[in-house]
Amino acid sequence: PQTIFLSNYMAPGWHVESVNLTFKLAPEATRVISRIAFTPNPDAPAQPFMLHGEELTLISAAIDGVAVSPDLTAAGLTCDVPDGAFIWEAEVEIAPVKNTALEGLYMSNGMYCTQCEAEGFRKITYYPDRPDVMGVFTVRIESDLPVLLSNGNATASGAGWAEWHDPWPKPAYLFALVAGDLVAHNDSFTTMEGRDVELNIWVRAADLDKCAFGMGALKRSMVWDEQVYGRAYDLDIFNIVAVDDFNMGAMENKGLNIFNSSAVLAKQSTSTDADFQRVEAIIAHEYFHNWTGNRITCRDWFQLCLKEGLTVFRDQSFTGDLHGHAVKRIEDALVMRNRQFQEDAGPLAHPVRPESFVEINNFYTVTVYEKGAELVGMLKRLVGDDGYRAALDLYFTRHDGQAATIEDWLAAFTDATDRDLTQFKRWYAQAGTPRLTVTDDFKNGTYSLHIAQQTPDTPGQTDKLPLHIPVAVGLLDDTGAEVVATTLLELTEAQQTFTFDGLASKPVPSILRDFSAPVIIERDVTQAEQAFLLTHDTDPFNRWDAGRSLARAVLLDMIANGGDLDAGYINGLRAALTDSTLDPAMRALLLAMPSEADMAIALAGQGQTPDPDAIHQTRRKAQRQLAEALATDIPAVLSSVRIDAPFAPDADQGGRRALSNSLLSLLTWADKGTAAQAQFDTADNMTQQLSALSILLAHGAGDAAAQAFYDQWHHDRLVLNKWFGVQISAAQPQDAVAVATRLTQHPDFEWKNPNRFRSVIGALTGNQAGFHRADGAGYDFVADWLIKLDPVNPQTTARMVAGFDSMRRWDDARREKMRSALTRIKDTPGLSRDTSEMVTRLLS
Ligand code: B3K
Ligand code: ZN
Repeated sequence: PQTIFLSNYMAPGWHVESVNLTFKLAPEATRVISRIAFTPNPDAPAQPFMLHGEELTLISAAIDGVAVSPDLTAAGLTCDVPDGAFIWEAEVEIAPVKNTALEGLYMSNGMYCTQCEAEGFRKITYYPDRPDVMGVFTVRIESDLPVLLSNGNATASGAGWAEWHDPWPKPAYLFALVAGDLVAHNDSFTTMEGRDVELNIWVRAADLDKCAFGMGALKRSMVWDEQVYGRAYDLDIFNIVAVDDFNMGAMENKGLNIFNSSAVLAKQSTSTDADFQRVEAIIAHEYFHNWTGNRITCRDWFQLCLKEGLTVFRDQSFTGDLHGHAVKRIEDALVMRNRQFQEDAGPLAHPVRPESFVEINNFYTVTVYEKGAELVGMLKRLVGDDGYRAALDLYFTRHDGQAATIEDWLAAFTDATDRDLTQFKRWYAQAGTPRLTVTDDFKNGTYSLHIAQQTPDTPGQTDKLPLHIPVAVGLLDDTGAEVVATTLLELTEAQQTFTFDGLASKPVPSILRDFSAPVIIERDVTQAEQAFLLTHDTDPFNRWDAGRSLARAVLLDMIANGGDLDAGYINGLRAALTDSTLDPAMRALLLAMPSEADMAIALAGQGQTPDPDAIHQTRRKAQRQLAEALATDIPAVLSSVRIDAPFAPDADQGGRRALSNSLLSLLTWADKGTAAQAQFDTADNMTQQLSALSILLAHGAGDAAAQAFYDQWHHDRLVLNKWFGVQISAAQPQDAVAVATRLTQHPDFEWKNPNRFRSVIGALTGNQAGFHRADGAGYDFVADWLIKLDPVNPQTTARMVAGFDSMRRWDDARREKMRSALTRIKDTPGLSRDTSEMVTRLLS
């Protein structure tokens, strides 16, 4: 397979002025008739005329009305064309019902839908399928199905047909079409510019009662983007469609967002608080793409973070504004540390702007998305709120309607704020997580912080240069009073010293407040100092982080030396738990012990080889001992966070439910499940029902509840995904593979549905001790299923192979078993380009 390089970018030889598409829909034989007006691009180097096209049957082609016979290849076609502007016409045939890869035009439960990003449009018709070719689309759909949708505004319709016109030039990856027997949850919105917009969420009739929350989220997003970024919606209609078979969360097609049903449908009885929050965030994310992604798109796929990092940053800010920044920042930092740092430290590490790829779909990663968002956040910290707004305004004005690059993005910041971002730009090019080694001293009233930075080697990259890193710092005195409020230090050298004068005594530093940069801090901190910060830090993120570091240190100590859970840690948690001034959500976060993956990462970071079973057993023991120690405190806290109001999926109630469920989990050690069973039986919402089930299963007392849950919910495919997943996530290590195996034999295991597949296979890779069973049965089970899925759905297979990327962390025996499972995948005849790129990188 061919590797594509950023350095080989070449401007397109032709622009597209307009595109007219007619779809005559039929499951086995859809005809797509295209009429494209091309004009030569005077700024491009001379090049042959080439259109992308894959898995298409060409029926006819013509240029300026004269039939032509292009040269066909597996990747598309080439053809002699006139010197100036010309009209290309073609008719192709495709078979949506056979499209199990869910890329291009495909069918899901009798409806037609599309997914074109990144390079799926070429499976619909011949086209210059690259993001820097932007055209105005007019679409006619012919089908007997009642609802026919495409991008832009509806212009005309009749029995069996509909026409849509999108006035905004767009790349082909934003094209969308939907046809189905759907109903709409309808609403409207008037923009700050006075435009009346029709809003619809299209679903199957049975799902109509799950749309209200998503509609509210959409309207909140529209208001927020106007108020915070000054960006209004720009069409008369905004459609969202829920689809059951979808490879990811959702897609921002212009005016016609298509969503995985799990990312848009929500209601009290079937959705957890986490589901509600995820739905709101994804609706916001896709909506925000209308400006950051659609109006300004990417010149090429290497610039993916231009739209994704920025849009993730925007959806994170939105969620923080609506529900509280402290908790959101902790959640985002957990994703960075548990997933992105992991990716950055392993065989799949790549820069936020990669320099090469084989299959671009493999680069929709936590590095491009979440680390990309962190880079935007760091820029904002460096230029300040006003500078950020000025830079964004300039970016929108300057590049509206264009396909832009990271260079354009940074130039907007430099031009609007006069900041030199030459060094900052290295963040886009250097992979790996920087390590900051911090030491300090105190002399004559002056406190000095010495910070050294170093970024480790990553695949294909050595000898990293120093980065421009914003490090937010505050100082506390020994009574816990803040003597220096949060100050932003700008680390630019490999080693640098920052001083603070006029202090009466040596302060306690609170470093990297609000997780001001995606880095790892290495500093010798005593458990006493962590406990002090857990009590006194004024920065909520660092307060939580001190508790988390303390917990980690205590658990690692138990793994190494045995013994019991540290009393100082228990007392710190008791103080936090019973501190009614602390938000319940924050208390729940403090109470949550580091995950098993977190501990494995920590051990590996100390140069040790983690033992997944020891981690699992120690964590369980710690939880049991914590439960015993806090037993008398729990009832009062539980009653103080009881909810008397009707259910609402908001931050306050969500925090209360999160804390109660953590406490329920602790209570279960003593009562063996009585309280959990009672909650399971009486819950009126999915958060409480599912957590009760999970707790019962984890304590080996969940068989009856699991059966009852199935009986109650087997008709609801989204809830059924939870039923599959929870049995595996909550299984004990020795049982997890057997449970997963049994569930794959269940009649409801529809493995070609990506959500269902992930709910079983993904749940197993997420059960650390279960997946990493010493005999390798977890690896074999997952490899078998990935080999089976690959010919059906390469994208989802390739994404899930990444579950093996912790390989280097484990002992030789496990690593060898993982390698041989991966090698077995790699040697599978006919393996997809997607999966083969991933296994090759994992094995290198
Ligand atoms: N832009 C899409 C992701 C497309 C993934 C293609 N493999 C959704 C999003 O990030 O909003
Ligand atoms: Zn996105």
